[in-house]
Amino acid sequence: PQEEGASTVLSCVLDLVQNHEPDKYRVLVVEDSRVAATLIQRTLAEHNLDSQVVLDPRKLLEEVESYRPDLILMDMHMPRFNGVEATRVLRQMAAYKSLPIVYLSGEADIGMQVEALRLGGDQFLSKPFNPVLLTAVVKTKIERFREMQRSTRVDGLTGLMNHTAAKSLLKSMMERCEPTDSLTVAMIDIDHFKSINDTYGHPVGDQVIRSLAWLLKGRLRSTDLIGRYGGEEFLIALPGIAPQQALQVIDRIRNDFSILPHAHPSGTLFASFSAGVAAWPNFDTAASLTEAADHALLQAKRYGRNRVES
Ligand code: GH3
Ligand code: MG
Ligand code: MG
Ligand code: MG
Ligand code: MG
Repeated sequence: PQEEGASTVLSCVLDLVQNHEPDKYRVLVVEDSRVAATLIQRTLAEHNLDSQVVLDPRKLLEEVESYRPDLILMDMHMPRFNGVEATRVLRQMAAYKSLPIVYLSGEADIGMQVEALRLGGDQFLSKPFNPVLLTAVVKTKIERFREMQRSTRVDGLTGLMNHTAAKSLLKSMMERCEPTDSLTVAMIDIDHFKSINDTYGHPVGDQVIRSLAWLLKGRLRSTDLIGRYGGEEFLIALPGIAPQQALQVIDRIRNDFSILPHAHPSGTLFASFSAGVAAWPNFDTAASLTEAADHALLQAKRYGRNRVES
């Protein structure tokens, strides 16, 4: 379902938000032997895995940053370079603490293999490798890694993006905004929510939050950002429509939410929300934009709630 008023939808925002087809699994192969690397890449490709080779391990960090692998296959012994040392270095960086690293090495000494694991590797596979085992290890490790990454971005109650994910997506959207693009941000906060909890109990309160999440998902476009920003607060970003139209979209949702009945054990209740909106390019950073929307939200509360202010 699409609210009216979509004009030019920014292509940059499309790739960020619409993630219909998950990317292929990406494996970074750190391997000094071109022959071995080719063999590994061919095996991975036969199992529909994308890969990239780092023949010169001094370029490892650069490659990890640009390729954003889901897993590293790490050789141990390379000229002037040690895969175990590289693993230790990666593990000291916050971004790569839980990136799966699997050694693929001819090292036969069990003591050395154990030491390599102790310094940060997840598993040790021997060369020459068994292609079935190699791809099974790679796939299962990546599945768990992606699921873990996903769960750190999703809010458990509503299935929306959580605070951290919403904030970082808004930041990326804004970094790509051109001066002529449109991007409107709304901060939504349910009115007198404490009294809903106090009167009907927390589970009913939770249900009201879920209903609002459901309404927002149904009404906004797949290219809009919808995040649960806090307890009963939501952050929305609408790219590609004029701020005035965005305000109308939010106001229509506000109206519809206010007439939506919510069940509680002895009947139904009604809730409402207030919202504040602010738009690019009046505010040019994610922080200043959300701050302005927050300020407008405060005004909406002051003016009596169940309204949208800009
Ligand atoms: P206002 O109209 O000014 O926004 O009033 P309010 O009562 O909504 O505002 P306040 O910020 O005082 O209350 C928000 C309440 O939301 C307090 C907190 O206990 C509750 N809350 C936060 N997270 C959740 C949640 O996940 N579920 C439920 N049921 N309640 C929550
Ligand atoms: Mg080697
Ligand atoms: Mg609040
Ligand atoms: Mg409040
Ligand atoms: Mg509130």
